[in-house]
Amino acid sequence: MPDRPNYPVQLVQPDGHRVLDREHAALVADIGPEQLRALYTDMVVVRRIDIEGTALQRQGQLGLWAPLLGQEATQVGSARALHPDDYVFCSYREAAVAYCRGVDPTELTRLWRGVAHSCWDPDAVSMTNPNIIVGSQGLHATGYAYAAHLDGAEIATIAYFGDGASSQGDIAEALGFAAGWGAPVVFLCQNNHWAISEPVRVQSQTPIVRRAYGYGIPGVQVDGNDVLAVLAVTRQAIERARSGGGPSFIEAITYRMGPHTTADDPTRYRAAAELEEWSHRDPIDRLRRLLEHEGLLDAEFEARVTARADEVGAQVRTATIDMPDPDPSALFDHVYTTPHALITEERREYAAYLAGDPGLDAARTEGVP
Ligand SMILES: Cc1ncc(C[n+]2csc(CCOP(=O)(O)OP(=O)(O)O)c2C)c(N)n1
Ligand SMILES: [Mg+2]
Repeated sequence: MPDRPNYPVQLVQPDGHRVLDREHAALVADIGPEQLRALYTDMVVVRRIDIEGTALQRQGQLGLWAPLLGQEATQVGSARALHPDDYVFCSYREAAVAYCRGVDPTELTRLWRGVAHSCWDPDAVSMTNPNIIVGSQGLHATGYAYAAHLDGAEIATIAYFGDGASSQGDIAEALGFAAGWGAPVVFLCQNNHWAISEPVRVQSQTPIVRRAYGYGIPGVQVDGNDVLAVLAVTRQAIERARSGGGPSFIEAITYRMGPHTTADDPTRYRAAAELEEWSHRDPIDRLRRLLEHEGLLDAEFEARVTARADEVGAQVRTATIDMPDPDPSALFDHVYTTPHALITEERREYAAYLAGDPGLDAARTEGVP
């Protein structure tokens, strides 16, 4: 049941000129000069945060960072379509979504520095913390959406996942349940063309969005490097969910311009020409060209945006470096709400190990030839 023909919705071409698509343009008719400039500012700031994350890892200040470079339009456009009471279930790459939800930029690196189990308070911003289990957030988003529906709350949930995650059983189960029970969930697949070193062609021989049709879920493909188009289709899907119309599926066609994470070297498996081709479709350049065409870009505005990005980048850097190391035994806090024998034993053993208990080493190596 295609909602739309199988080509990506686009409102702004890579050269910055608008596309004539009245239906989708009507969904963003309220986005005037100030709102366009705000979307541009968001994208420049989140790119700075992301670059700072990568640099901090390279300098040994973070254990890992999953860059979102190239995916700014998908993340900002979709996040700006949400209501404050909608609930976001994310993967590990959605720092830009978190920024738009109101997470303090100085909290974005806490987990990746290894000083806490989480980055931010999920209920303060209605967004879960980074989730490494590929695809599981689809189930969480569906369960939460269905429970909210039973409670009579008129909200939507949104699950952000990747092209690789679309092959996971969890996503298939989530789609089946959401369709059967009319759960108000939006499945947002960021097709960034790669799942670590696996190209998208090995995930699906048809456009990923078509999987939704098999479940009876309406879906749409969108140009994920076009922030206005993403805003339009996400608004439509969110309103459908909030008004009792059930689940939707969005496949945002975008590109992961950086490595999978800072632990990955993409030059070992993908051609430089591919990256070069996508660099001409950079989402920030596209919005910049639109602003230029529409006379909304001037030196004063640009200076303000750069100053804001510099300020946030510096905040992230300073806050990360200043994060105090926790007491190592805090690792065992919050595993269970009540005392648990195994955790208590592990806490004691770990404390003995840190104290250099020789008996512990002997016990460990017992039986080792
Ligand atoms: C259940 C599970 N299987 C495998 C992994 C290892 N893994 C981490 S990320 C990843 C690729 C995910 O690709 P995709 O869904 O396209 O998201 P992207 O990283 O491109 O944003 C894999 C296989 C994991 N974390 N969880
Ligand atoms: Mg991917």
